[in-house]
Formats: sequence, structure tokens, C-alpha cells
Amino acid sequence: MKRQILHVDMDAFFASVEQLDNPEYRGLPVIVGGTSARGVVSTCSYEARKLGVHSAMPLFQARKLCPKGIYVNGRMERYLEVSEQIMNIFKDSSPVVEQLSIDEAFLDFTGMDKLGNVEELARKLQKRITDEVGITASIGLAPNKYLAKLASDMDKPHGFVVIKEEGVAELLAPLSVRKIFGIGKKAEEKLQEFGITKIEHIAKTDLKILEKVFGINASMIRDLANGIDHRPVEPEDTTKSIGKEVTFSRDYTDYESLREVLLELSGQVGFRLRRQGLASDTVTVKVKYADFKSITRSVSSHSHFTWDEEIFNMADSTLKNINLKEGVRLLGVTVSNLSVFDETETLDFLENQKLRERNKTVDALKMKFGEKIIKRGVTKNNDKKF
Ligand code: TTP
Ligand code: MG
Repeated sequence: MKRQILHVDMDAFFASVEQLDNPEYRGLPVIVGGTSARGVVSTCSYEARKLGVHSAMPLFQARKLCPKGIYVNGRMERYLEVSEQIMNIFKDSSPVVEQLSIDEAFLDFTGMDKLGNVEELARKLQKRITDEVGITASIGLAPNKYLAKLASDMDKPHGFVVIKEEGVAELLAPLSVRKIFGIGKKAEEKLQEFGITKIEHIAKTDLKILEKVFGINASMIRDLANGIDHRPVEPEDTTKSIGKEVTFSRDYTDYESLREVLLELSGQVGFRLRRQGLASDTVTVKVKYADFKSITRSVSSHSHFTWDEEIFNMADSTLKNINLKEGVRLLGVTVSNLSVFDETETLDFLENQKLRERNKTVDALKMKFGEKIIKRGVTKNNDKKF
């Protein structure tokens, strides 16, 4: 069935909240900084963007470009409050909502045509946000997540862009490779060495070459370049377990590559677990082989755990005992036996403090910028890597 996926992203989020709470700032260049010690711009209103100011720019540079701007310190608590208000409206509009960061989410509108024209329903949602929250959002509507996210960014602020299946190839062809989720500056430079600068080049490039740059993610990247993205919108259902899995487009037999994926999955699971203040007793690793036969292996701990490192170490010890030679198609990590996390129950106080600090930093960044901001590294041939 053709899917209808919405990506909703608030415009100049922190700055818009400042303009909402301080009407005298409206229509003026507002620069939000000061949430971190780095002295950089968190975000700025579109009035300031016209003068060249943008996120992550050092504040001193912003002041040069925009000396008359209104400079304010960030108020994270207030932004989280507004974020919750927005997410509640989303959940009211669709039963399938996946929050990506503080100001954006995917909503699955597939099947909503029974309630009316999907495009009109999406426009109603956009209006509802403006009316009830007082700030604007941009919306992308497309057959999958990747295209929906691309669409929401195409006509900001207060944009509404629909991407239809037909015409996707023409739309993607001239875009820079950077428009593909997961391609940063480094990958861009590497691709340039192969003469690959636009999405149309990636769409046609041999997988072997792409693997040199993207490793295990190569086929996913090529699919995206062709506008293909089967990822479902995944709402949180934490009644019994929290899991994440990934399907590869080819089979993997080497432990090192799979271990790297396991680390990423453990981080995603841990983030969800902690976001709800939960801990777990059991980790399950799922492997599906090339012949679609699948196995699960679980390991339990005497103490409750919640940190990424704990989840990963248990998952990794399980993976080591799984036969990978047949070729792995899918890898998954799930935690179960959930309970409310109680730090007084942790065994090693100092170790817990250390892990807590590290995980809280990662969580704060993920909340703020979305999950893709952080990738933990695996140190090869060393089990004590954290
Ligand atoms: P974004 O959605 O990336 O940016 P935005 O909402 O300010 O602007 P727009 O979507 O219209 O382009 O990020 C959401 C919030 O996250 C943003 O308001 C502030 C914060 N943020 C930072 O603190 N630093 C950053 O470098 C970025 C990109 C965002
Ligand atoms: Mg935004």
C-alpha cells in the first residue's frame, strides 16, 4: 500500500518560542545562544538568517553580522514544555508518531484518507499548531520518511511541500549528496574523489565503490538516492520491551561490522529506555539469516541496568556466541523485564556515576539535535572500550 508519511519540523524553534513569550521581539532578528559554554548560536529567527546568522556560528561572529540583534540565553525547560505541547497535538492527529528531536516528528497518515483528503488533514494539523501553540511548523508529505524530511525543509518557514512518487527521480537528481541523511562533510569529500557530487551519481554508482565510503550502510544510502526508504514510523511502545532492529540489503558474516551496528542499536534502545526513566533486566539479540530463518538469544543480569554501555556489553557477549557464518540479514537488540530505574540499586556507585554522566551528555545532545548526532566508536580487539 502506498504510504503517506508526514515530517513536521518547527521553524526556528527556540527563537520562535522567545518571540512567542516576548511579543516585542516579533519581526526582529532574535539570536538564541548561551545554552552551552561554547558561545555559539543555538538558533536564530528567520529575520537574523537573512543577515547570514545560523546555528553553530560563534556568537562573536553573529554580533558582527547582526549588531542590532536581540541576543538571549536559551531556556531549555520552556522549550521542552512547548515541545510536549506540540507532541501532544501530533499524537492527537495520528496514532503513529515518532519523535525525532525536540522540535520534529514523523507521523504516519497512511489510511487516513478514510477521514478526508490527507493533504487537507495535514494542512489542518499545521494550522492547529499555529492556532494552539502560537508558533509555526513546516510540513513535508511523502511516501516515505526520507522524502518527507526532505520536503519539510524545502520551503521553510511555514512551508507545506508534497512529494509524490512520480517525479522523485527528477527531484532528487540535481541535489547535493549532502541532502542524503547520513552524508556529512567527510563523506562528501571522499565521494568527490570518485567524481560523485550529486544524488543522481550515487543512484547509479556501483555498490562496491559506495562500500568504500559507507561500509555496511552503502546499500541503504543508494536506496535513499533512488528515493527508496522502507523504514516504518516507529512509535514508542514500552509496555513490555523496547527494541530496535535493522535489515541489511546484503548478508554480513563478519563480527566486526555487526558489532558496530550492535553498538548503534544499543544506543538507540538505551536512549528510549532512559527517556522514560526505565531500567531493564534482560537483553535479547535477534539475528535473521539469509534464508530468513531467525534466532533470538537472551541474557539476563542480577541487577537492573539502563546505560548504553551495559546494554551493549551484554548484547555483544551474546553476539559472540551466535553463528554468523550463514550470513546475517537482520540484527536486532531488545531490552525487556522493564522497571523504573532506581540508582540506589546499582552495584558500583562510582562506575554508575561515570556512566550516568556520559549517557546524560549523549541523551541531551540526542534530545536537542536528533539521534543521528552521535555515533559511538568501537575500538577493535578490545573488549573494554568505553
Ligand atoms: P532545528 O530544527 O535544526 O532548527 P530550528 O528549528 O531552529 O530552525 P529550522 O528548523 O526552521 O531550520 O533545531 C531545533 C532546535 O534545536 C533549534 O531551535 C535550537 C536547537 N539547535 C541548537 O541548539 N543548535 C544547533 O546547532 C541546531 C541545529 C539546533
Ligand atoms: Mg526546526
